[in-house]
Amino acid sequence: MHPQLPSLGANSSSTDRRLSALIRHLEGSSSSSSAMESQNQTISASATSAFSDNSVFGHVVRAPEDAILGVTVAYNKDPSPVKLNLGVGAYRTEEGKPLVLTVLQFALICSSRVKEYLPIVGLADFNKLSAKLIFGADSPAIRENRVTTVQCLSGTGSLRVGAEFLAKHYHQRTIYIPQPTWGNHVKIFTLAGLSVKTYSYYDPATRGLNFQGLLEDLGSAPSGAIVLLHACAHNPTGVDPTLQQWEQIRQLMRSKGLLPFFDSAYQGFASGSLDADAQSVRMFVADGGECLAAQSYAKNMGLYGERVGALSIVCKTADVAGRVESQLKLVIRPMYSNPPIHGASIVATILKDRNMFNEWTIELKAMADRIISMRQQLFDALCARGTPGDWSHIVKQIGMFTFTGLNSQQVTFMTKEYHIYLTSDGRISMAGLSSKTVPHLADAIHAAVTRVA
Ligand code: PGU
Repeated sequence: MHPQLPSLGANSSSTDRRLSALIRHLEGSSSSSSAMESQNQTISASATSAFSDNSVFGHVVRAPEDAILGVTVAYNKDPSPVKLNLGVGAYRTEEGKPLVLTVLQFALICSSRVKEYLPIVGLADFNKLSAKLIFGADSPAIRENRVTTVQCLSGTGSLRVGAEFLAKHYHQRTIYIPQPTWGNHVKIFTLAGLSVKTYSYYDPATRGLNFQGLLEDLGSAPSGAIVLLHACAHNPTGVDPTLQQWEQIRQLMRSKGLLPFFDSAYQGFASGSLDADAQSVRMFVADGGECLAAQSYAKNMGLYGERVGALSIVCKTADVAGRVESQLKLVIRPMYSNPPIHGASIVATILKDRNMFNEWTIELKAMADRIISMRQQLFDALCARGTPGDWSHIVKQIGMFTFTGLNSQQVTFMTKEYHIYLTSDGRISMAGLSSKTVPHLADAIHAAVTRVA
């Protein structure tokens, strides 16, 4: 071994030292607060700033952290033993630990060890089974070969591939997204070349659906416009239309020729049933019309970091579906060539084996039920404290999140005083909560509501 090269063990500790020096450095440079940051953002590129840093990238301004993933960055830096991360939508056990589903451990043993390139569209079995999962085993669209499904990089990648395809091949470039929605939607669709508009969705006064506003906004959208719909467990509000309301939305959209683009990131998490959570999508497919659906296995199989998802496009005929698929390949090939094999083989293994599938649905229901019980516990804890306000929306909303109604000052207060991390819009990931941490959160909410306007 070269005398100057440290052994593997020593190398990792020197990496640790370098990392902590870097963290100290970054913390130092951010200590002068956000005023400095916003100042940085307004500094325009100039030769002087480039030369002063002695870098051709000297003009590059520091971008703010992501509104959701940045919450975890801040959480990781907090040394407090009572800190609690309720920012990112990631399931945790009662012990606050990430969960690896038991069925995944079985599937890992059985899934393929092949590490060859996949085709551009991904694993064939995975695609077929994913379409079946969302559209239903008896879907006429599948039977008639009118669906093309391509494996993509989780929900985000599926949305992006779908958006790139639409920007290139669809006659309308405007997409309507709900107000509010998952923060990444605007960026995904804008960068893909679509023009983003919003439709009314949430009514802060009732903390429920603004159904009238939704119908009016979609009713005045230009014919043919694309409409992004959360298939279930709307993020961040936890508010979904009822089946009757979905039916009205469907009729309105079909009468105006609006194109539905479903984002299905939480199938199974809203109700605990995979079929019930796909009802909205299936209603739109049952009428014989066309639509897109982006699926994610991040939450419902706990495959967050494996980046497994699928984009399906339901077409009028098998011939159109074949041509659409050929163009999807042209979108994917220069973007990332072909998708990763590991996660998709695990999913395919589970979806095609009856026993593993059943085991998965049991574990999924247990996750959904634990979240529902967290809702009840948090609601009860706030009632017990006599926290001012009506908190019944905590038990009425569904899915991973509660849209609390707390404002950004109250959120900042909770983070500073209680080390509880959540997004600044007041969204709480109920999946990150446990019976042990509910009292701490309830204390924090109570203090925020009574002490911060
Ligand atoms: N669509 C919606 C509605 C989502 O909430 C998310 C994830 C995605 C798509 C993308 O998920 P994939 O991981 O790409 O499959 N939202 C979570 C996770 C963190 C994030 O922002 O990516 C959240 O906390 O909102």
